[in-house]
Amino acid sequence: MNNYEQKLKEFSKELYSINAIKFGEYKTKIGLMTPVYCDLRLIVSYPKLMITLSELLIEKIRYIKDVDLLCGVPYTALPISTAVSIKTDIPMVMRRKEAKDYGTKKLIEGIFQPGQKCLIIEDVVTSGSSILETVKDLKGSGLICTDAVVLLNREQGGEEILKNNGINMYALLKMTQLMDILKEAGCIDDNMVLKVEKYLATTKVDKTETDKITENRLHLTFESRALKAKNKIAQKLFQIMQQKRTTLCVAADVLSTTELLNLAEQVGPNICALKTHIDILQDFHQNLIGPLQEISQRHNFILFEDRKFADIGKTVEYQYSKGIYQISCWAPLVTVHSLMGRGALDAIKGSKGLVDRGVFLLAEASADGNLINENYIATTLKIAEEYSELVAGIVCQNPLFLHNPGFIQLCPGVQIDNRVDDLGQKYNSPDTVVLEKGADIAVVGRGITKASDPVTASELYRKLLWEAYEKRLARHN
Ligand code: 6AU
Repeated sequence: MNNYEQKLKEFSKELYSINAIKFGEYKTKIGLMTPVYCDLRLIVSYPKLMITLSELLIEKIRYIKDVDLLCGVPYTALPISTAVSIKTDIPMVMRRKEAKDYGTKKLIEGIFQPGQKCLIIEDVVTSGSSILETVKDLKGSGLICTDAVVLLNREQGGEEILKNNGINMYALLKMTQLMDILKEAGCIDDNMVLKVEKYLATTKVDKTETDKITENRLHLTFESRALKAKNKIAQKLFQIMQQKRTTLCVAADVLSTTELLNLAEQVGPNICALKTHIDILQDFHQNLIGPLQEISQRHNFILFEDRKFADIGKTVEYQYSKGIYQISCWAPLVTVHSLMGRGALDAIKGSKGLVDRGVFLLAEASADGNLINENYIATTLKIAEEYSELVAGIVCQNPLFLHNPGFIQLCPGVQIDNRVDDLGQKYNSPDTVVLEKGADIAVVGRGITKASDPVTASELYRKLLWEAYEKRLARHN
């Protein structure tokens, strides 16, 4: 037996003695019951063991070429990776776990250049899902990830899943090997070995778990996302976006019906949706609706009333389907605030009007100084999931949701020239809104309506937004 093997054996026994490897009945992260459980979080309390672990990992890393950076999978592998980094002088980056849902913070901390190769360090692999989540964010930041060095392979399918996702896994120990070492050392008996072997033979990880992780909407085409949308209007929008190669929604914030119809006709060929504030028209009459619907059908775009409902359910029901506007009869899409809870969504769902309808739920706002906070955002996303047959997407300013490709991210506040207006509106460029902010559809109002030639302006916005979307796909595939 060479030094390395001896060291590995001693290390395994130490893990058992500090209770980092336990036997009994335990539940894993993904809900499987297991007779053997590894809790490597404890290891930070044993600095000498940490040194041994880093030395063992470094032995493995020696055979992997061109490693520029290390990244430990949060949280357990963070200190492990730190120890390896200090000993090898390979710099580290850190992935923020919390930022992924809110999107407002940097996902990857540390200094790095796109194109650098980042080695993943992890403690225990069952399905490989934690590694894939980390890899997804690293790749999203332009880093190359092809290898992961891990302490323990539980031999439950993770290695194959990682392989299918382009990651080679190098493990210090396999579970069966660990069992042999512990049996030989008298830590466990034959019965336990048999129990664990039986468990490993019968329990393989469900691949759909990891499919969910790899399915980041920013990597997928609108065509494929149309199949994942549960809301009918979202499906239709995705199809239109793909067919017309446009992610442009024009905010038709004009004050007369003539201007509205003219604008719809002018920008129609370049848009997937026309967003109205029907209550700002000074001469609204129901005769507007027929011609507006005719234009939307002819140019194949969706009418979208930005009513931003925010009242108790009953009032929303009236506002949506009664009054002079009768929104539910002509606008397949409307916006709703989550502020008042679920009542508004129930009202939209239950009201009379068009059979197919969709809601964009507001999770963030482009207005400076708005009161929305992270908690509000998280609850809004939860509500959206609950109402996924009604909700077509989310209005937001950041890539808040990545793993629900059936939802559409709609970003208002887009202009090529301006950064702000004089009433607190904040703008992003078409490139930024798609490549950095995660927009699927960009809402452009005054950038087009106030342009000297709205037709040319809408063509330009359509082109820039579509090119950015194609760049985004190329970056991730
Ligand atoms: O491009 P603009 O600034 O001329 O127009 C932006 C449009 C307006 C706003 O009512 C709307 O986008 N908007 C929205 C929504 C829901 O569309 C949300 C938001 O946070 N900010 C915003 O400007 O019609």
